[in-house]
Amino acid sequence: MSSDAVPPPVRLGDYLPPDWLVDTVHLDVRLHPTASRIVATLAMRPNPAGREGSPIVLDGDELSLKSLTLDGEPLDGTAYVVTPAALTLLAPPQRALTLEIETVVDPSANTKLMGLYRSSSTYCTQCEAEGFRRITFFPDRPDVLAVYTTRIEAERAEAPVLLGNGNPVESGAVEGTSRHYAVWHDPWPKPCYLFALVGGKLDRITEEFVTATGKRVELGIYVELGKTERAGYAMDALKRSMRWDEEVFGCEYDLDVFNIVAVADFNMGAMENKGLNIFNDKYVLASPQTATDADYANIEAIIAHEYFHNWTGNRITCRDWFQLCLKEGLTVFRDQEFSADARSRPVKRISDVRLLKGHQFPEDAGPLAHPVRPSSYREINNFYTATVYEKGAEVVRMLKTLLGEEGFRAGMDLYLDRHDGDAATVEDFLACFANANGVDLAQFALWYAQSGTPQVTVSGSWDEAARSYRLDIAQTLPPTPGQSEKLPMVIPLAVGLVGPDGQDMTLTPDDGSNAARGVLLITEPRQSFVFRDVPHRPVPSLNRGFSAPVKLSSDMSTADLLFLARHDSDPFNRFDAAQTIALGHLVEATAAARAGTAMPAPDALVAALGATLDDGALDPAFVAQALSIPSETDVAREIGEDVDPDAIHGARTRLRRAVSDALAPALHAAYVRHAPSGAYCPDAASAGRRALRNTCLDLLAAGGTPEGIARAQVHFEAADNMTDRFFALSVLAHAAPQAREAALAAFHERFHEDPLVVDKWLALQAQIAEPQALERVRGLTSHPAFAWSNPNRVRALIGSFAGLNPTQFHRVDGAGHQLVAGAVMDIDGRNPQLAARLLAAFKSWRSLEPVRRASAEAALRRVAEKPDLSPDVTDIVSRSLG
Ligand code: 0A1
Ligand code: ZN
Repeated sequence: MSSDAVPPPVRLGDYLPPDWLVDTVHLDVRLHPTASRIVATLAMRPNPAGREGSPIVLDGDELSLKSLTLDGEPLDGTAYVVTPAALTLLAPPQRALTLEIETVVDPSANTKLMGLYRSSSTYCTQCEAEGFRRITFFPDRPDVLAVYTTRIEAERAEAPVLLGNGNPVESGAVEGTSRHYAVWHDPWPKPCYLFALVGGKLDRITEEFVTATGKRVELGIYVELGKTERAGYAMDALKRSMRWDEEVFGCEYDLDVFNIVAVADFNMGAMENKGLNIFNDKYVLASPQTATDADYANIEAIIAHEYFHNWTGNRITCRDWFQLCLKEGLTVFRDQEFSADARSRPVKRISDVRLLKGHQFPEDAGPLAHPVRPSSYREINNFYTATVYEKGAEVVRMLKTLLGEEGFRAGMDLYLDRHDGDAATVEDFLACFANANGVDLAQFALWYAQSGTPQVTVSGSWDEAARSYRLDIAQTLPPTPGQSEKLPMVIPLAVGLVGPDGQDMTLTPDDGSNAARGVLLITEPRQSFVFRDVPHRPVPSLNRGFSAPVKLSSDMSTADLLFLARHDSDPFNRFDAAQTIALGHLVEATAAARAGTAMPAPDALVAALGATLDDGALDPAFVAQALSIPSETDVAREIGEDVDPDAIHGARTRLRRAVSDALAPALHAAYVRHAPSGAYCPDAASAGRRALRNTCLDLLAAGGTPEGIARAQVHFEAADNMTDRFFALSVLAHAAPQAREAALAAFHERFHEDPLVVDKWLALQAQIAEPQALERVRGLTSHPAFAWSNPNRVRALIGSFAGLNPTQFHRVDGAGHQLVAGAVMDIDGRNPQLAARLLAAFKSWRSLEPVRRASAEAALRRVAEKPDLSPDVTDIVSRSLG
């Protein structure tokens, strides 16, 4: 793309209200595989808050305009202009008017999977963020809210099921033809990104839900023919979500029906279209034979997430796309809380924080860093990020920590009441919490505006004579792209002081502040807190429950960490103390590997893990988390610069072997103790037992002994569910090259007809940390099971290679970087969103050691130089190199 063709970025500060409003939309959609015809009737009027005398500018993308009338009269060709991006009525009458626009689109040729497309033979739509403009000309912005009525017509044989937003109104045959139609009406005004329709040959399961006030709702989950048996768990999760939202947030469902449709080709996880959620089938379909415990947990969380959007996203939507976190951060927070209530709260918190550190921290530390609410963008599709979603959820969680349970609920109640029906902003949201609690949140709002992960340094000192304990705390926020100077943040740091008996001491803050609640309020670059009546030297437990998304460093000794790993009453910090010991060891061991010096002995870690394994009072799911050795990406992040993935891999492999050797009897005992009793059940308690047993299996095999491998082989063959079978397969694939091929072949033979299981098989092979992985991945791209057109297949193979195989993606010869860059360039012409997401795997390239850094840069430059790059990939590549 030549530089003068690059459009200017969209800026938050340039926001203007729409000049024209749309009150109602009637869509008449005649589905056809290559020429679907859409007649849109828009009742429009000038916006009193807009610019007077404005033209009507309607967005459009790859549309063929067939006819256009204003109040029933065809428009003269001089009255409007059509460009590739818009239809403009130059001098419309400045009064309420009706436009009728007829367009034709080709769903079969729509490989971008935005707008109206076909997944297998099903017609479906995806409109967030800017896909509605690929269906008809429209003011495609979230602050234009209209009431929609949709008539869908299709060949009955091709699409017996016809679904739209809202409630069904009527349906029937189109007389004298083989076609039929259905009319849907959605009474709730909505932005066009929430529009959806589906037409296809689908099977359905259905149940009824009675809301808190006694309204009956018909629930439907639609899947490809023959797959209804796999939709039961999603239905169960949906009903539980609906009840939970009533009980915890007072949010009741507001239509007569709620439908979910699972499709095989989808760019993201799922979409919250009003009353008609459309899902990537990976997040709906599950059976014990085909889905792992992690799949079940994801389904539960994503079903809940999309359902919760009905209030946080749909009833209250976003004024503009800069406010994306308003719906996403809040809704992720809500789904996290739902899962925490449904499962184990500590274990859920640990896995959420692992996700945050694994994905969002690297984003915040690299060239793609952006605030939770960005202030400008070139391509909004590239802002569906871990920062907007996961850090956005952490910010909401901090609000709750600061305001307490009741204060938070009061703020939420006010928000849901005050802004129902609005397209709102982050300021509106914060004002509700400030008003409901009588507090000033101006400094807190910096969490939305400043990017980067705050670094918090803590040092503690005990004054024996004064029987007091003092914490000196400093915060800094590193510079990030476009933000060189930062202001201090509000950091709610939950702390405890653990006495020599392992019990929490009573906190008596010197200044009578709310530190007694166990939350230190940090607002300055440097602050000190003194606690009185501390008769013994305590061990401080800092950032309990990961109360703030910060990088914490302290002068804590290994002995103190070990003490916390054994005694902390806060389960998150108990987990985190062992992780900190492991990370410290791995950083040292990596340096030793590079210097060719002796590895340090991992005695402290072995002691911590051994104690956890022996503590029969702990939840097995927690023990499984606590036993997991930090990933290679975790270590790379901790090292931060001049990263050598091979050295990290070597250090981690040795550490796992040492832990295996040292703890073999205890691991074996736990493996035996957690043998399954009875048939597979996906509930959290059984999943926790499997997680612990499988973690033991993995660590035992990491020792490389024949018994360890043989045990994995037996486990693989004896498994009666996908969790155990796939876990054993991955142990064999990573630890037992001699057994790998046979196991992979057996697995493929058994499941080759199931694309979602084949994805697991592809992803696993892409992660093998051996030089042959590159050839294997290349070879698999020609496997009949692989398809460049399906995002799940591409993410499974190429995405796993780039994201989960650091030694091979960052091969010193550059071949891994070139493979991914090549795939990005190939995919870009067909599906730019998918290509851009894959390219974001380069986000930490600057932290690599010089040779690999040069190779990553060369691959990025190769992409940048390709002609006709999409705006999506252009945006990622230029920010990555910038
Ligand atoms: N709002 C959805 C995410 C989503 C965004 C864009 C999409 O376009 C392909 C699809 C889904 C959510 O948060 O679940
Ligand atoms: Zn969402």
